[in-house]
Amino acid sequence: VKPLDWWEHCVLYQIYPRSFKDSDGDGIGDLQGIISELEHFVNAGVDAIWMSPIFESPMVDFGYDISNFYEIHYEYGTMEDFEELLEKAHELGLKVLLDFVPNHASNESEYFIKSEARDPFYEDFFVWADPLPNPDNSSVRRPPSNWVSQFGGSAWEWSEIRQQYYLHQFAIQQADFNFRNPAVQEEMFNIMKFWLDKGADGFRLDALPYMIEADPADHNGTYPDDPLSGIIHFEPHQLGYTIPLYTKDLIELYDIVYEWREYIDNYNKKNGNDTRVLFSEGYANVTMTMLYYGNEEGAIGAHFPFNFDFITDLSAGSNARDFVYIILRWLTYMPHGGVPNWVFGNHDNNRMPTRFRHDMVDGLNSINMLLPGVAVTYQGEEIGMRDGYVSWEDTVDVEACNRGDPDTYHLYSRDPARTPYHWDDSNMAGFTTGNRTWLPVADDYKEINLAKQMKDARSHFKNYQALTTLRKEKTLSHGEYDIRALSDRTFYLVRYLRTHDTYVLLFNVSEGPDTIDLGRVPHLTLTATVMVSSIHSARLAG
Ligand code: TEU
Repeated sequence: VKPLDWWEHCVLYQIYPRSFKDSDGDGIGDLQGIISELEHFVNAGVDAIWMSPIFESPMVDFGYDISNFYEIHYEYGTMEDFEELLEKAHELGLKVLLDFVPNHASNESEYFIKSEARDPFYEDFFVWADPLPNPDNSSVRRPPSNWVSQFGGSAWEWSEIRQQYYLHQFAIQQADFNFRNPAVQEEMFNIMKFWLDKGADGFRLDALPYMIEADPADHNGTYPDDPLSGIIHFEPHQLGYTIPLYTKDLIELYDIVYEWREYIDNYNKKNGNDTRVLFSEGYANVTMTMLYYGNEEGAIGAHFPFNFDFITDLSAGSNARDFVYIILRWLTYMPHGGVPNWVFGNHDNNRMPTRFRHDMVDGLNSINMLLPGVAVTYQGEEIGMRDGYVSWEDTVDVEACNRGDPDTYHLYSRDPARTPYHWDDSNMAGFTTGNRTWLPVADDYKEINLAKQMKDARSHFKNYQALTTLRKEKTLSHGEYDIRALSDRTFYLVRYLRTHDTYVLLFNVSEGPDTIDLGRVPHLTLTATVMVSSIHSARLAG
């Protein structure tokens, strides 16, 4: 069996730094908080952590609006704290990945301020355009195209200073970089190099589908309107009004990713130590997603693109056949030799037990850990944390504030998945020593918290630990797989490897019991033992 590189079968854990652990009582998580809990990852069996952005930011989009790509945000700590975090994590054998946000910068960044002022070097750093001529000669200013922002409203914002529009596919305060400018590309390499030299083990690459937009040079010097979607009940400029043909998934963006991979590979060659990696983020159809791995001409891209199929294509309403289809789809379309990965939640989506059912936590963590490839955990999944309730008054997510009102904000808000981590049943769930938190602590923290689950004989956390331990078996890292539905309710996942033990996962995704014919499960014999089970009543019979 071929030896695997560290990232090919790792357990990768996403930290949302603002909500993980607060060390100084201001109600906001920070780097010293993370440092103080590094043992948690070792106990849980996690191999690598990636942190949502920790860089200097006005926090309009909680760190995804970066004002200085080379500095640590003051609420999170200092550069020394970051260096300490890296050193201590590495001592414990943990890899540390950063969030790299190439699509946009804060409108408070030096890049943007200089670009707005037409500083020659920075002038074309962002996507600037004149208003469209106004046919009725009225004073109404017309944006360059009908493009809409992911967070609602036009994707174009007028700059009084520059007397032009700039593009922002997310918040107004997140100006889209102009990737057709080689100087921007150059700066991206500078930023990557800076953090790699510090010792970061790689990057999660943010929002890649939006990196490149249609080139006016191909459209008579104008920005072409996106086609209307035909969904007429949407107001203009609301999400869903247009099909993002000219703003998302453009073919040219992949070449940028392939260049980054080349850069990282060269960096790895020169530095000779452990492999630094790129994991790309983007919601797209399966064809566009697989192109992040590489293309048929042999270009190589991200080490893997995050697989969001469990988030976008499965829910509490999915049956066993749906699960099998969605799992096999990734494994089938993935380029030969690719490393698969499985994601059940993140800071942008409702938490896994809320989106599925509360009683599915152990089953979903099992499928995550027993499938081939990388298991990704969003902070809290190891203890089955559910969405927290966040009132309209407490809502801070820019997407919810822009697009929602007191009646509709919950449809958009990402806050419920971002409430503070439940360490124990003490005040504020042990997240902070202070008396307020940036988002309210979910009120179920006395029932669902890490300290309790470490004590209880059976718990989500104990199950999680058993799985991360089991995962180290050769069959699970190197073995073949076989997945099939046995009924509408139950499917099996078998992992086998010649001369090694076979592992069988039986997963009933329904709310009710199921009786299945174990004779139909390949490799399963009556001498099998139950290693991990989310229920007491599972029986091998007959
Ligand atoms: O999200 C990128 C993304 O693809 C969006 O569709 C996002 O999932 C959606 O707006 C959620 O409602 C990334 C980050 O994960 C997200 O937190 C940031 O807000 C966004 O990029 C902009 O940087």
